[in-house]
Amino acid sequence: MRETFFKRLADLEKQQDELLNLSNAKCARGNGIVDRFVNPVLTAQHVPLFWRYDLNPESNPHLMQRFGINAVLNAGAMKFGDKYILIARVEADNRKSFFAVAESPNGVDQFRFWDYPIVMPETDAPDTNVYDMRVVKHEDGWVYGLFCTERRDPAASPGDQSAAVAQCGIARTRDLVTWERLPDLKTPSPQQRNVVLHPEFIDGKYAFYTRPQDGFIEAGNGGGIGFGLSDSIDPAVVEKEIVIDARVYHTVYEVKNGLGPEPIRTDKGWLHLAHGVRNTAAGLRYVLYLFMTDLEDPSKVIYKPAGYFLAPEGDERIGDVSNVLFCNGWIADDDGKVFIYYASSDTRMHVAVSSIEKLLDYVMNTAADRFTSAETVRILTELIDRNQSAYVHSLTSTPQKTGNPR
Ligand code: BGC
Ligand code: BMA
Repeated sequence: MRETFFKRLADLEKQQDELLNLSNAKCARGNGIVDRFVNPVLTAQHVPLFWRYDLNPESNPHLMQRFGINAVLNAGAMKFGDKYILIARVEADNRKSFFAVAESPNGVDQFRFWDYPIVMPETDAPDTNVYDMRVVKHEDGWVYGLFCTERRDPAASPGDQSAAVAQCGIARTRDLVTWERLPDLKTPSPQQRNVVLHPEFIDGKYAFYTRPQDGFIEAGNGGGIGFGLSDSIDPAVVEKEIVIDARVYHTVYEVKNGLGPEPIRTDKGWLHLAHGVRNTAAGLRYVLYLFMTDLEDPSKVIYKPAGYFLAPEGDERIGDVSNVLFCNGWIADDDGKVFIYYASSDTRMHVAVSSIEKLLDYVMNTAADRFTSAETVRILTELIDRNQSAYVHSLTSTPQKTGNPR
C-alpha cells in the first residue's frame, strides 16, 4: 500500500512540475493588435497538491483527492515588486469560490500559487460566495481588492433557491497577505457586480465604476457601466451613479456589460477594458471590448471601436460556462507592454500580450460602431476604397479584381 502511495505521489508531483515549468509561446499569426499565448497560464491543475490531497499515507493510504478544485478563473492582476501577480478566483468542487495569489517571474508562464489562499475577513452579513476581484493600487497608498459578494435574497420565497443579491465587497492590503475588510459599497442600485475603483482621486473623492442592475441576472432598466463618487472609502457611499457606457440594442453588449480591470492611464486618455454580453439561442455570449475616456474626466468616453476586442476562440469556447471570455486583470509594464489576463468559459486563465502603443492605435483608429448593417458596409467600403488607391500590396498578394468594381 505504502509503495503504491509513494509511486502515485511521485507521479502526481512529476506531472505538476512539468505543468508549472512549461514555457509559453505566442500563437502564430495574431491580428496585429494582440498576441494570444499557446498555453493557459493558470488552471485547476496548477493548484498545489498539498491543497488537494491529504499527503499522509496513514490517513490517506489511497492518496485520494480530499479537496477538489473545479476551476481557476477571473483573476485580478498587478505587478508587485518585480513579480507578475494574479489574484485568482479559485472555485472548489462545492461551487464556492475564494481568492488565491499566484506569481510568475515573467507574466506569461511559471505561475505558482502561494502556500495559502487569501483569508478574507467578513462583514456582519457573511458572504455566501465571493468572486472576480479587481486589484487597484490607489494613490492613497493602499492596494484595494473589489469583488462581488453574493448572498441569498432575504426576500426570496422559501422554495426559491436562485434569487440572490450581488454587492461590491471592498478590502485593502499592503502585502496581499493580510486584508482589512471595509463595509460593502453602497449605491442607489439594488444589485452591483463588476465594480472597479478608479486608481486616482477625482476632485478629492474616491471614484467608482459601477454596474447598476435591477435584478440579479436581468439588467432591467438599469445596466451599463456606471460612474460615481464617494467622499470616503470607509464607508464607501455613491449617492449618484451616471451611466457612462450604456447597453445598446443589437450589439455585443446588448444584455449586460461591465468594466473589467482598473483603467490604465496613458497620455491620450484612460484605457478601459470591459465585457459585453449578448443573448443567443445557446445562452449568453461574453466578449471583451475596449474604450477610452478623457484624461481629465474619466467618465467621458472619447473613443470606442465597434464590436469586440477578444472573443472566445477554439478551446476557449468550451468549459463550465461555455462561450465566455471574462477579464478583470491586466498589467501595464514599465516598458509599455500590456499583459491581458482573461478567463475562458469560467474554467481557466490565459494571457494575451499587447502594448500601450498598439492599444492606443487600435482604440483611436478603429471605426466606431454606427449600429446598422448599411453603415457597417459603408465603413468597410471606405476601407476597401482607400486600399485600392494606395500602394499597400505585397508582391505575393495582388488584390483580386472580381466582378464588382465600384
Ligand atoms: C456566479 C457568477 C455569475 C453570476 C451570474 C453567480 O452565482 O458565481 O459566476 O457571473 O452568478 O450568473
Ligand atoms: C458573471 C461574471 C463572472 C462570470 C460570468 C459568466 O456575471 O460576474 O463571474 O465569468 O458571469 O458566467
